[in-house]
Parts: sequence; structure tokens; C-alpha cells
Amino acid sequence: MRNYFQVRLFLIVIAVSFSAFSVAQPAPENDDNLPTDYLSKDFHAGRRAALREIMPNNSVMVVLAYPERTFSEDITYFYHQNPDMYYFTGYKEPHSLLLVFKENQISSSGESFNEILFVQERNPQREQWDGRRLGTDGVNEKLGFKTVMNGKDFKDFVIDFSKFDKIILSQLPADVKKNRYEKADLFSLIQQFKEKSAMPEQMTKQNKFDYRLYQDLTAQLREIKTPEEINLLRKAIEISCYGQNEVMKTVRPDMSELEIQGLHEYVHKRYGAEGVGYGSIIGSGENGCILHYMENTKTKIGTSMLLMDVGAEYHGYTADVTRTIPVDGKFSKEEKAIYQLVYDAQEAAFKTLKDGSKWMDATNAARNVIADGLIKLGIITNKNEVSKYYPHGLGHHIGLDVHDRGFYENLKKDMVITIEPGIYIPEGSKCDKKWWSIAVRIEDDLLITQNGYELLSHFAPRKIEDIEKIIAQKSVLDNYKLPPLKSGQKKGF
Ligand SMILES: [Mn+2]
Repeated sequence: MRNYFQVRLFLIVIAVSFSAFSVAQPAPENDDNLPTDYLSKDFHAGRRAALREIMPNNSVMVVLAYPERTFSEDITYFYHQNPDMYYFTGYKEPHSLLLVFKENQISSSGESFNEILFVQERNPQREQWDGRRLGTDGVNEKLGFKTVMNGKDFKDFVIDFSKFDKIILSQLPADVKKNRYEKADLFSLIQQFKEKSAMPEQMTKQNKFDYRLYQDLTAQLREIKTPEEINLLRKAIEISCYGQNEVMKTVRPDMSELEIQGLHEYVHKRYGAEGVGYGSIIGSGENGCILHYMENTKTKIGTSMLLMDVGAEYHGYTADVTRTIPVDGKFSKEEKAIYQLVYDAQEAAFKTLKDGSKWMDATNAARNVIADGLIKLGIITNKNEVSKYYPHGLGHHIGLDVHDRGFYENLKKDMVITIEPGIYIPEGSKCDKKWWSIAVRIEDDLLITQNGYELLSHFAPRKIEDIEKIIAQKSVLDNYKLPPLKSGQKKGF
């Protein structure tokens, strides 16, 4: 077997000279006052080595940057890198392509390499408009990636993809637009890759292009967190909890959903989180029944329950924490009954968690508590009706994606997951009116350990009495007063 592969490796001819890998141009000097806790070069190199370990023999893995997306005319959404690209390289810019080879490849000049990253070329004019670029030297120096070339060189980079038994890649995005400023944009990288690899229009199962394997390999790696990842997740989660706490202390019935969202996100940024891992969900009363409610347009949240599902993203890693609170500071009898049921379901799920336990055990534990409880309260009569009021799964992995990649079978040490049971009773439901518009979700983030779990989101209270206590407290944001708007007094429509 070994000889066979060595022969194959030498058949792969890389025509471009390796001198092209290091065009002398200084890396941008913008290191002043940057955070010092980014993932390290060693982390990314280690992830690529771990990937190589589990790739099948004679294979290559292809990872593309995410496309840029239009927000408005010539304005793009804030760019978010493909988490796989970030995981394996730390590179955050668009228009890039990573190839990871199982075995060492030999270039025409006789140099050996087992990975290559194509990146955006330095361009002072574009950098003045769109921001600094690392360029090949920056990637080399800051990300520790040795074999790096400008994206425009991919065109003449000779690589015989037909020699590989497997080309491992994710589904290529079908709607990538040409970027008029970039010659080597993602659109051309994809075109060139398709040509070089003779990618067929229609995929078959016998095909060497393997999407499934891409999902499986990245899931296998990403579902278990390294110590560096756990540190970043701890920060994202603690920050998200402080957002929840500050809002609980300052919340008033005359606040709007948008204002509440802004307060959470202000606290996140105050602690250095760059953004949120998903659209913040701030649902007052009936709006809490919409699982992914993101409009947040209600102008007065009033005295009903307020459901807040918000996760800070810190250096790429996202938390996912939900708290549901009574805005007037006291749970009503009905709110208390539903809240306690969700709390008990969450506790029942927690008890099952440890290295080697099953997702399904946690799922069933929570579902049984909710079903029994809803029957007891007279909201349903039959256990099978539970999905009417608890229509989603129990939880998920978190990491670079809020719904992070993983196999949802057994839990293992160093996984970071959420447990988020909920009960939602929309207006008009077939139960006593007194339950209508009550929506409760409690979502916590946990690290799976050998014998159990660590509750990473313990910084924000979950118990009824603790929530009532914190709502009664004063907040540093209480005196954050702005002048009322003078314009817009006339009624619209
Ligand atoms: Mn979640």
C-alpha cells in the first residue's frame, strides 16, 4: 500500500514555483491594543494535523471562505467567515481557499507540503476602503501558515485532482456573485476549482467528491472542544450572562424590545465580544411563543413575561443563553407554574449528563417532566400532546456555530452543549385562557465532564426566587437617560 501511495504522490505536479509563496510585502502593523486571547497558531495547526489523521488515504479536503452577502445596493453585510475556514486557519477574510492533503505533496521545485491556503492579495487601494488585509506574509507570520499564495495564483496552480481517491468538500454555494474589485474573488476560485477537478454537474454516490465525509470529519473534530476553545466559550457565556443580569436589574414595562436587545448587546461589546452568534430574540408576552422571533419591534414590553435568547460571540465562539422573566418583578401564579415546570425539566435533563450518556436520555427526561406537568395543570390530557406546547428539541452543541456541528448520539467529555426546554402557549390554544401568551424557555450552556457537567452559564440566575431578587436590584444602566425625540410627532398612515 505504502509504495502505491508514494508513486501516486509523485504524479502530482505542482507547476508554480515556491518562490511565489513569499512576496516581500510587510504585514500590516495594527497590533496596538488588540485582544491578546485569540486562538493561537498552534491551535489552528493542531486542528489541521488532527484532520489529516482522520482523512482517508490519498484524499484532499477543500474549504472555501463564505461568500460576501448584499445588505443594500453596494453595501455588504458585516463579513462572517466560514467557521471551518476559521477553525483550520484563523483566516477571517473573504475570497480564500484552503486545501489540506492527507499525504505530503511535492512541488515542481522539489519542496514538500501538505496544505496550501490561497488568500486575498494585499491592495492598498482596496484596504483603504474595505479594511486591512493580512496578505501572504501576514498569514505566514501571524497565522503560522507556511504554504500560502495569493488567490490570483490558483489559476496557474497545477494540481492533478484526478489522482485523489476522495475530494472532500462541502456543497458549493450556488449563488456567489462576481466582485468587480477582486480579480481573484470567490466566484473565480470556485470556477477554477470546478475546472481543475472536472467536477460533474450531477453528483452520484460513487463519486469521489464527498460532501457527507466533509460533514462527518468536521463534526468529529468540532464536537469535542480543545482547552483554548473552552476558554473562549467560557468568556462568551459569562459575558452573555452579565447581559442577562444587567437587563434583569434595569428592565421596566415602558421599555421596548429593541431597547432590551440594545442593552444586552451593549454589555457584550463592553466586555469585548465582537457580535452575537445569531439574531437576538427579545419576545414579550405572545411574541415569546415565536421560537425565532427577531423583529423585536414591540414598543412597550408591558408587565407580561419577557423571553430573552441572546448569545455573545467572542472571537468566533458563541454562547446561547435564554432567560425568561416577569417584567413587573413577580411571577404570577400561572407564570410560576409554567416556569417551575420548565426549570424541573431542565434539572431532570442535567441529571443525565456525563461522559458517555446519551442525548436521547436527556431529551426523554425533560420531555417526560413537561408532559406529566402539563397533564397535571390540565393543559393537555394525553402525553402525546406535549409537542403542541414544547415543539423543539432539547439542545445542541455550541461553538463556532450556534448550532454547532456534531453527531447527536453520545455525549462526551469536553463537549459544550445547551439544554433548553420550553413551554409556549399561544393565544387561542385549547386550554384555559389563563395560560394564554405564557412562553417560557430556560437555556443554559454546559461543559460535559467525566462524571457529570459544569454549568458554564451559572452567572445568570435561573431559580424563581433568584430572578425576583435580581429584578429588584439597581443597575448601572438605570440612569442612562437620553432626550426624547422632537421629530416624528405626527401619526403615520
Ligand atoms: Mn439554543
